[in-house]
Amino acid sequence: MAGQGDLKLLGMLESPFVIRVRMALHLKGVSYEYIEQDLSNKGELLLKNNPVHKKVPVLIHNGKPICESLAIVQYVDEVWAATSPSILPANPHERALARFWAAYVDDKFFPAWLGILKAETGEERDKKMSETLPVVEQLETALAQCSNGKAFFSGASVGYLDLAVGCNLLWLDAMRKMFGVVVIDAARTPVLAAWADRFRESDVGKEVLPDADIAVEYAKKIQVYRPASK
Ligand SMILES: N[C@@H](CCC(=O)N[C@@H](CS)C(=O)NCC(=O)O)C(=O)O
Repeated sequence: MAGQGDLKLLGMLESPFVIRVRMALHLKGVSYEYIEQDLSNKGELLLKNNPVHKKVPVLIHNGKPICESLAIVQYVDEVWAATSPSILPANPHERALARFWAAYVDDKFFPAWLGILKAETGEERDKKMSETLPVVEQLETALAQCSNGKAFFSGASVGYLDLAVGCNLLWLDAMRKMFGVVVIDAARTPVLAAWADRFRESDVGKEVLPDADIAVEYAKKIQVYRPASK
């Protein structure tokens, strides 16, 4: 493991944003202390280190906090630049494109599928699903644009945009189990569906992406799992 000084990650196991950071640290082979947070009763450590948003993930490197998952992934890539692989593309245009689409993932894709998860009736879930599909189709376009026909968004191996999208798979898989909805469907978005399978089978997918059951359990706990509400 790469030497890194004192490195702590404040997180929550089911959070896609935390998983994204854990994936970046795994790619770089950086070891860290993981500190699970109770978001229903936020502790002093979280409030002190992310006073603006009070959210996880927070990476604390030698006492200095870095907040917001995409900023943290970029920080990790820069601090451990000498450690392969590079997470962001080297080419400035490709880097800008990857950042553009990563912002799209967080601004459009994440809220879209969260709407499906939070729907209170089957009817509402169907509506949220139909609103999500065009958002997913845009990701299919992004994949074609960024991958140049290679296996991943970032080319031949997993990189920034793969992490940005891939961390959401836990919850997409959980929603499939809970509600039978298929957000990334091979018939509608074949290239993205094949990418998702490859990502799950990649080293970072297998080592860091948790089993969907932990998201199912969490959903039950926060009561968004209402299988009888149709
Ligand atoms: N844009 C943030 C989103 C982080 C986020 O929403 N974290 C959630 C957990 S998934 C959280 O800490 N929620 C606590 C709250 O909203 O009070 C990032 O990328 O880090």
